[in-house]
Amino acid sequence: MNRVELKAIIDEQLANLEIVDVHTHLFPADFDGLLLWGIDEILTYHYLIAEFFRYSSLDYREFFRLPKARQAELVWQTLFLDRSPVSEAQRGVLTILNRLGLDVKSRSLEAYREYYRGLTLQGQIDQVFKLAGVKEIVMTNDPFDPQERAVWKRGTAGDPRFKSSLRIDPLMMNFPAAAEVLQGEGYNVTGDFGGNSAAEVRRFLTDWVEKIDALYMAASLPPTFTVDDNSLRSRVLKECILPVCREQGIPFAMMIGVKKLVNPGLELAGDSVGKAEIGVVEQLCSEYPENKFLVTMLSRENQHELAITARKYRNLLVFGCWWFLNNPSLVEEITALRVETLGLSFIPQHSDARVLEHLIYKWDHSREIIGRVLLEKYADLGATGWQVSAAEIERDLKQLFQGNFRAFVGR
Ligand code: HDL
Ligand code: ZN
Repeated sequence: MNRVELKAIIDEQLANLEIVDVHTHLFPADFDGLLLWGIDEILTYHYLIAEFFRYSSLDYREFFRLPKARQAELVWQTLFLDRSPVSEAQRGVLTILNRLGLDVKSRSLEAYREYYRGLTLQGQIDQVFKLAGVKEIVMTNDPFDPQERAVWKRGTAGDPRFKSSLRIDPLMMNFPAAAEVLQGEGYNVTGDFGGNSAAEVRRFLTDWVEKIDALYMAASLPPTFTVDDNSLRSRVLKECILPVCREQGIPFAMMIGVKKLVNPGLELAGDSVGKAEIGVVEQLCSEYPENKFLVTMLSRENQHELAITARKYRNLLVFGCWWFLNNPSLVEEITALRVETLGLSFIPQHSDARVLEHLIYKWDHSREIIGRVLLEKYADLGATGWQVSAAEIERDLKQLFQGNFRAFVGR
């Protein structure tokens, strides 16, 4: 099979692929408005807000006090009309508009708003999943968010395409505040993790994993994350989180390297990145062989050592080119090093979609790049005389884009 034939097969298999998106911030339509969608949410995505303020001297608070539609107009003018939208987040907006069949050339925000006036949310969910080639997504379900807690207590019709994960950052990042929420929910915990707190935190975690049928538990963690100390964070992890994950047979997903709110004025856009210590991943995989760890790291500088660490521990599954790494040049670099180091034993990407329509651009862009990397690797095999078949390419892609995850979570 020559390169042209190979590319045609890979492109066809990628186009027919049913993706399981292992980390998003999306929700079904009946989650009380928690699902963001539509052109104004697309234009006020925090990635674009950070880029908007590269050019604007507007006071942060003044901007965020504006109605969402006015914020979107300012972003559209500043990042699209006043200068070419060449950044990845800017290009993503245009990919969405184009794939929705809108006239990108018109540059008419009013026309795009008119289009949305004719849509229903449920219809848009169906259309976006189809356009994006996504079969299922995993939500980020936060029991510490009162709005989301209320939805789970009330009960929802649910949507089989939306799977759950239990996100428990406050337990590790601000235990006293988390303890207050747990006390309010009837769990006998104290802010200093005293008394029967460990057992009660385990009961809380068990109750919620079962209530939402979580596929995994997750937390985002700072570059300084360590388990060597006797900190509250380490104790909650070792005495509560990891035991419940073992009992429930689910992975713990660690998203490591976030420096929260280095610029608080930017709100969600205010977080930054730092190189973390890979030793903490090694240590946990070593000391807890009965636990499964999904890990993604935010710093480019951590990627090679994370891939090497995954070679050492089969209870470690690396996933995604997260957040600041979700740019074409880095997705290509990281995917190539992972294929060269881990073969097909990793999850190449997740969308991290915060707005429904992000599924379209994030998967269009990543599928194209990952396909390009795989074309090179299959072509390299061909050069040795090894002939890979279309069925084998389909098998490999299915493993990368859903099989590895399903096997690791046991679903
Ligand atoms: O902690 C996380 O899950 C991150 O993905 C944050 O939500 C971040 O703001 C984000 O949306 N990154 O893409
Ligand atoms: Zn996220």
